[in-house]
Amino acid sequence: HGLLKQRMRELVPVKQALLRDVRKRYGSKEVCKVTVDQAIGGMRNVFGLFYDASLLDAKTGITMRDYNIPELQEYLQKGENGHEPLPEALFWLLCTGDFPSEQEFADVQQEWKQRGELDSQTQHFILSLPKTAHPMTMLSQTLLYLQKDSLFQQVYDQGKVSKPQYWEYFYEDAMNLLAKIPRVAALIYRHKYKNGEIISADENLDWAGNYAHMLGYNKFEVRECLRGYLSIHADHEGGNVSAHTTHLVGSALADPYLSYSAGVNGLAGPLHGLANQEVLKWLLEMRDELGENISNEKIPRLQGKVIPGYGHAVLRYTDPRFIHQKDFAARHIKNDPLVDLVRQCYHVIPPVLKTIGKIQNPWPNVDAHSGVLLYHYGMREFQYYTVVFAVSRALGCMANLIWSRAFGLPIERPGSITLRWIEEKFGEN
Ligand code: NMX
Ligand code: MLT
Repeated sequence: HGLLKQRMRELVPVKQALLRDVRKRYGSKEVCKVTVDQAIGGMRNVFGLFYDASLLDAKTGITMRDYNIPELQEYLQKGENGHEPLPEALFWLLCTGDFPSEQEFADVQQEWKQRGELDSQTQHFILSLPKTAHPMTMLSQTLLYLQKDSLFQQVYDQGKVSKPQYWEYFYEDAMNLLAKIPRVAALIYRHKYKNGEIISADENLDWAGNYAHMLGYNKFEVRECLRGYLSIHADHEGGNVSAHTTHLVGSALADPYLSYSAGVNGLAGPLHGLANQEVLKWLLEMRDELGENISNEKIPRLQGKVIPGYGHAVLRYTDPRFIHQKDFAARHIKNDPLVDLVRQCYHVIPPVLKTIGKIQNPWPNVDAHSGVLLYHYGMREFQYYTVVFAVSRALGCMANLIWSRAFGLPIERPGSITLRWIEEKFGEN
């Protein structure tokens, strides 16, 4: 076994005991009340989920195991001469709560290399998918195809596993899924956009660098871009659609492949991860219509539709992940009109959105910036952008899924109410 599993074996009993103690001491405390508005309005500010690896603060944004984005950038391992964190290190942190030593980091990296290879049938499966399908659909389908390899599903089927061991098999599946997902994602890209010309993995590269390489992008800056990109999108607490879906499906003991395929389907919605492709479409349409030098007054076009990349269900200020990418662009990218346009929108759009009154947060989220970086480096196929998000989100979803089984969490089954129920409960008569 690798060092991460060894560390998890030490941690699981300790954290199980902590959870038992917390339940004993605080189990009957009230976390929050739920109003009828909240039940109907997408459960905003209803704290009804337990999800241990990250937490979202409306003002300051995400912390993963209590570290914010700048801290993660500072403390996690980086590539040679690099400035951006490496996702292998982040995954160790998400799983254990500690930063990995060099040896621990290298061990995860090595394991993912060993587990990552796609056999010829999997490659054939991907290369046979209809090219007309959206790349997110292809990703979800391939995760379902790989489900036949789920160790959890096999041992459960054979009646060979009991509840205390569930997490160990979820762990194995999660590690295999994470090792393979950049290769699956890269092959989908090469199949859909580059005539199926496969680029083999470069075993000398890190997880994100290798993903860039297999996509066909070999500049140091693109590797750096993906290292940062894949780190900052990894987790955003438990309530977002992709994480919540993965968590929910996993709670029925559907294995990590089934669970994450479902999460990916949610990420493919335009109000969630698909917004990053929508932003590029919106920027390019604006440029086609208005030319290169667009005056501030001409930028916002509300037209009864949402402006992609702006607003958030929880955040109430600019997303720190947007700032991370803005800073990356400032360091690496000079004189790119689209990057400049994103910056210009950041100044112009929030005041306009504020005028519509009903919006809770007029500031940009991560999707307002991420696509333009990929576009700058030559990846013009913006339908693909959410796949990059999905490769990253797998890190958080897998870490939390392993812990959900290690904590022995039950099937998720909240109650629901009807119009008649509301009227009968609160009506005058
Ligand atoms: N442009 C125009 N109107 C907006 C926007 C926007 N960007 N964001 C919210 N509104 C509207 C929203 O449609 C709603 O109107 P109505 O009641 O008529 O449906 C009203 O403002 C109130 O919405 P909020 O309560 O502020 O936002 P909510 O929590 O419901 O939704 C989002 C949050 C993120 C779904 C929403 O802001 C949105 O659709 N943004 C654009 C899509 C986007 O960028 N999504 C990515 C989120 C991050 N991610 O990576 O997943
Ligand atoms: C995310 O990263 O999942 C998005 O910002 C959406 C959310 O948190 O609701």
